[in-house]
Amino acid sequence: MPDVINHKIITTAGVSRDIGAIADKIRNGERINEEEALQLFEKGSLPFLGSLANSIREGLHGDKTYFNRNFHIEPTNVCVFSCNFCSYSRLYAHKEEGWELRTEQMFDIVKGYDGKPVTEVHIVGGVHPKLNLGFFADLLRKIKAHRPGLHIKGFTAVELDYMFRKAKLTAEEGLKLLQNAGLDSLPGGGAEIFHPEIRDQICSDKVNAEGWLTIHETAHQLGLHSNATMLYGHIEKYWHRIDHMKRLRDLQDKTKGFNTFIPLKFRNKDNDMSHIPESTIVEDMKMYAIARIYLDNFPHLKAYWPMLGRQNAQLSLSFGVNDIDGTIDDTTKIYSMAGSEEQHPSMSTAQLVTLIVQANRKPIERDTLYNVIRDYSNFDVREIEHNPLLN
Ligand code: V47
Ligand code: SF4
Repeated sequence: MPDVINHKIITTAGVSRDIGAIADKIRNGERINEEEALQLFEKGSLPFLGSLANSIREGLHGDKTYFNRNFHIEPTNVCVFSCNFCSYSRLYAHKEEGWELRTEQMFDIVKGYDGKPVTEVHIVGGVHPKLNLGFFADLLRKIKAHRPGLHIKGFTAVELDYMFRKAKLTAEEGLKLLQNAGLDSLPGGGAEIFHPEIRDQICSDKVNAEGWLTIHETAHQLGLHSNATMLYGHIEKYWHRIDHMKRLRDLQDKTKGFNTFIPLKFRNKDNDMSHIPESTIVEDMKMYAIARIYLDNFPHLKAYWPMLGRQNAQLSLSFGVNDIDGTIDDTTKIYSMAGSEEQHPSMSTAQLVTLIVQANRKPIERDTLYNVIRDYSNFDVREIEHNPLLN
């Protein structure tokens, strides 16, 4: 017999009927609405949400878990903006505490990968007042001329918005220029929390939600794919997260240009929001699970291991996540400055494969657009470690 607790009928399985009805919808492949997503945040237990998200993940991808071989370049940490959560940027006035790479230095980083089987370079940094569109277009051309097959995923909508405004170009004109110079896709950064109630408190001076979404929509129309992030676990409420995901889901219905959603856990070291405690692991896993359930038109859900930590990223593979980013090989301080345990994040292919296999999933190396490069399910990790073509 069911018990009545707090005016809700609790079934013998411990799931209230309204939550049970939402679960039925999800199991039938129906889309849930914002109110239902809020109920999941407020009342869904972790194992319950995990099992729903996992069934969606397995329906889409089975046990496949993607990673890629990439490397990061941060052109500068000098930034005209002052996001309160940022531990990494330095204002131009304090640029002696920052770094600023010359084209040749960035090109040397790229050349350092000659002969290595990387498929992607990820270029994201601060918004430097003196590095303009022409500077970055030249960099892209140089990289492409040297290594045409290397996918360039570069520049958040925040960086792009600033570059285009300074160059007095529309998003379409600016993106076409960069695309012609070699840009292949956009990363998902700069999204933070779209709702102005929160955005105005944590990053009031950079591009707003409409501007961020317009740049991604325009990119999609030009045939460039992109990712989307959300910075969660600070002052926002659950409904702000849902509002954020709704705006993304609506745009994805229109363009189908997003590849991956990446929830970014707020890290609180050395920034203006350090007094806010970080989210618990239970909150993190709930976030992934609900993102997997609500964003039914996003093909992929990524756990970004340098920010989340390796073991938590491994755990997230049971909560809807099917991608753990890549080798990264970052030599700057962007992550450790925000409180990540990773000083210079870098994982070998053997380490990524091991992490995925330990979670009983199938490691698949992908390119940026999720074309399969190699299935590692039948590889012996020792074989990968000792083969320079594989590691
Ligand atoms: O937008 C800044 C976040 C983002 C903190 O598309 C912080 O594949 C946590 O865009 N705590 C930039 N997060 C990173 C980014 C990205 C990263 C990995 C993969 C992809 C992709 C994109 O970093 C910013 C901001 O949300 N961030 N400070 C912090 N204290
Ligand atoms: Fe600048 Fe990005 Fe840091 Fe904001 S998060 S201050 S835009 S580097």
